[in-house]
Amino acid sequence: MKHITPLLFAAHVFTIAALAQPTWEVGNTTLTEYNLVTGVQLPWEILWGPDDHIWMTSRTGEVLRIDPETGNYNVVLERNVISNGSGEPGMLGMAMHPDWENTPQVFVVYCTGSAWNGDEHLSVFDWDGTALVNEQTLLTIQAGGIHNGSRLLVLPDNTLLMTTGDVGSSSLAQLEGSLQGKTLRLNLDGSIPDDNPIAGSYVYTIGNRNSQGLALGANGIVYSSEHGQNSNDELNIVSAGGNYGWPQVEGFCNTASEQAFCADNDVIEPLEAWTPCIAVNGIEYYDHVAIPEWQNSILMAVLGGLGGQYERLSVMHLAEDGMSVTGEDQFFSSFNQRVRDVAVNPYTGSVYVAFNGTSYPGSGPNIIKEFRNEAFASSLDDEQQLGATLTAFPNPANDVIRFDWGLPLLQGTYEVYAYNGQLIQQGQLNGNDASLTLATSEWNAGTYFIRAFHDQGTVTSTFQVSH
Ligand SMILES: [Ca+2]
Ligand SMILES: [Ca+2]
Ligand SMILES: [Ca+2]
Repeated sequence: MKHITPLLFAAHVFTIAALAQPTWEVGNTTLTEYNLVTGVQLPWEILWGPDDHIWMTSRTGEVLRIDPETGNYNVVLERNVISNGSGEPGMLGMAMHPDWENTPQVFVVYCTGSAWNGDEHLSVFDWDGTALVNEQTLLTIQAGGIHNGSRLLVLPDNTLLMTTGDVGSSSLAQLEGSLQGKTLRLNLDGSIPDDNPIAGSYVYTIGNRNSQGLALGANGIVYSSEHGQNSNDELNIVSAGGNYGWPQVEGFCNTASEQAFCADNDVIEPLEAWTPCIAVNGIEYYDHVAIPEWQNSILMAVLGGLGGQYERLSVMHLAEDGMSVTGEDQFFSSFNQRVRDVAVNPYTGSVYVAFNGTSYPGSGPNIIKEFRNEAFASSLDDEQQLGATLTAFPNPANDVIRFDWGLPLLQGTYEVYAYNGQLIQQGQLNGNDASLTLATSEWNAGTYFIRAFHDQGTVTSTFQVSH
């Protein structure tokens, strides 16, 4: 966990107050706009890291680690990649190891070689506090001049999803033996999970054209965005073993030939489809109390199609069960900038948006903006701004104990130990809840220790049980 002294924090607030920043109205919530980072090259993935920094891949071959308070950054990885700023390949998707405290590793996808005969590498690097080092290549597949997929997502079961594109050869997407046009699932060491839908294969879904958005929602639901050809960009739910139709089916099963293919192949239709294409890209599930109007939604970066006329951040409101879309709100199209990706500050609920300039392929200006609900952020004390703390009550407990960390968006696992070191109980943290209630009636009276591992770090607390 990063620690900022109260003095520095106060100085930061003062700086904000002194500047007249643009604001945006979202229902009853006012978002203040800040330019976090300008002048960077082609941000492709932005994510909030477990070290409380924003991590960014640049398609031109760099990983940046950005201080979210100041916008200062360091280049922590450089690779020679295909992209020189044109085309689609380059350094693309990124994800962090879920057990960062013990295993500070970063997964990165990047493309090398020549544009139409290149390699796409999924590598994992160790973070040494200064740079990404000790590269291990987990997987190498064909890269294309177009359609390289590559978005990454670590699931709660500690497996890694990776989208791949059809590299312009659409027939590959339906071939179970090809790794192109798929979602792949790997163990974090690169091996094939025993419970993948096709034994001995990385393949997790087929029939994907070029999916470049992945997000984990409530109840373990995984969402993806997927580029269509000229029509039918899609928002999907990723389901093990699913066939998503490409190239025989675009969007919904709504033509005669599609209906026949869908019936024969059990094709999974999208939640939503957009025609003409709007160029859907990075997505993030949002459920933070800071922007109530956006809770239980998918924030979706929209590049703006071939003509660059639809660029925006789309807020896809979800039904309570997460299985359907109830509406779309659009923001930030007036920037006329291609929107590439989105990330969320788990403490303040701020949304960071990566813009890739005004025209394909995104020569710039490139910028990461922050949209912050100042009213909410300023209501947090320093500790809440910086990380979760775990409280237990009643303490001592009798039959039940409730742990509260005061912030939503936790996901991970917990362990309870007796003070003799014996593991008493372990389980999953629900990503929606800011609390955990355990039955203690069967536990011996005594002192216990709980440790919660989650996507922002680890929190611990001791507590008593008395009967
Ligand atoms: Ca992201
Ligand atoms: Ca589809
Ligand atoms: Ca269709």
